[in-house]
Amino acid sequence: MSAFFDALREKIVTDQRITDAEALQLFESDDLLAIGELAALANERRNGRRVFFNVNRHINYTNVCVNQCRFCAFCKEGYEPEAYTYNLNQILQKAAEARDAGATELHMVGGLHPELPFEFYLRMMATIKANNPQMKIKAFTAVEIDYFATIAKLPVEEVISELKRCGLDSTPGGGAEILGEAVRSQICPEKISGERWLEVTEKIHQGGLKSNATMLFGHVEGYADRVDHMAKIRTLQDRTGGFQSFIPLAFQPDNTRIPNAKGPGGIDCLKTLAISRIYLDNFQHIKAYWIMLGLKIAQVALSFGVNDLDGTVVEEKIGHDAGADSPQQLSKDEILRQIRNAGKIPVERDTLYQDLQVYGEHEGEDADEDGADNA
Ligand code: V47
Repeated sequence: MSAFFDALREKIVTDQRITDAEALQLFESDDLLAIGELAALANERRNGRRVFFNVNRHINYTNVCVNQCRFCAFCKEGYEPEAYTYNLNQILQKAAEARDAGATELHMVGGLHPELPFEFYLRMMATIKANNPQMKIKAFTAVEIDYFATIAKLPVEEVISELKRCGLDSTPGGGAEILGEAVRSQICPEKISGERWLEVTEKIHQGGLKSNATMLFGHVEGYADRVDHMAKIRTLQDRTGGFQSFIPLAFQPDNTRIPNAKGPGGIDCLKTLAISRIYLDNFQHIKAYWIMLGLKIAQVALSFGVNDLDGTVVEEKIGHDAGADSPQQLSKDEILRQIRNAGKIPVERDTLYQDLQVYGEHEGEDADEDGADNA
């Protein structure tokens, strides 16, 4: 086995890509620490000791959704008592709270609502931007953008350019789940195909917007499905370069309709994050979304190839409706503490990964732009 790890190490230090078969072999290995060491090396070469986070706020404008994915505890039918849709004033109120709390980004996604017209979303963007010109808006998954094209009877390209015109700055990575159809037909049969997700994402990139890519893992999929998923994403990234970060999402099982799926354990989470770092050689950032992973695994992941801890979040519903036991929000100080205690250099970023502030390694210290200590 160590010859295998030596060969992969050689590939990493000579910037060669690992194959799908090698990624599968990594998933099948029990040597978590050897996998983690390779991932840490790959990350160190790319990002040094810097770990990104941002100050953001999630706004989920509606949970009413025509798709009813089996893994989702957030989505509701319009008649259910927990169904909600925020009006524009409520959304503006949350945006103003976020701005006053120092947020630089709103992360906005929601269900595929059967009645809201495309104009609602355009007005939402334009009004938020008019009231908060400095705020970046990361909103609408490829699944939503495809849905807007259907309800507005417009080409996807036009939907993207209209949203951009009204203030959209980038799009999040949701809706990818597992891209292979064999899994998709079991966990989200009503959702657009994996192929369509890739097509719409390509158009988002061609339209001049950056996006992310997620992978929902720990339900019915096998290791080969994860590798296939990452292969499709790596291939698209080769073509467009439009992905900013890859985000493995640990499945939360409560209140969902996937019988017997318990979600991944800590070892599987770390292994998956680490292998994604090694395999996705054309991604700059691997994000540990602490909401789904739990804060402790997310912190340990910083030694397993991860260089982004997402953000402060503030009002998380999708994971918590499904039983996530993480907090619903973190203060900036808490994020700084988590990163520093992992022996890393915290960097507050904006939506497009521009440095906003590089922090010292220890509380009370300052650092240069390149992360070198001044203290
Ligand atoms: O697409 C739904 C997932 C996603 C569950 O781009 C679940 O920066 C776990 O995409 N257990 C939405 N996951 C969240 C998302 C995201 C989060 C943070 C940052 C970014 C980014 C994107 O949540 C959905 C789906 O894949 N999800 N239900 C569940 N039970």
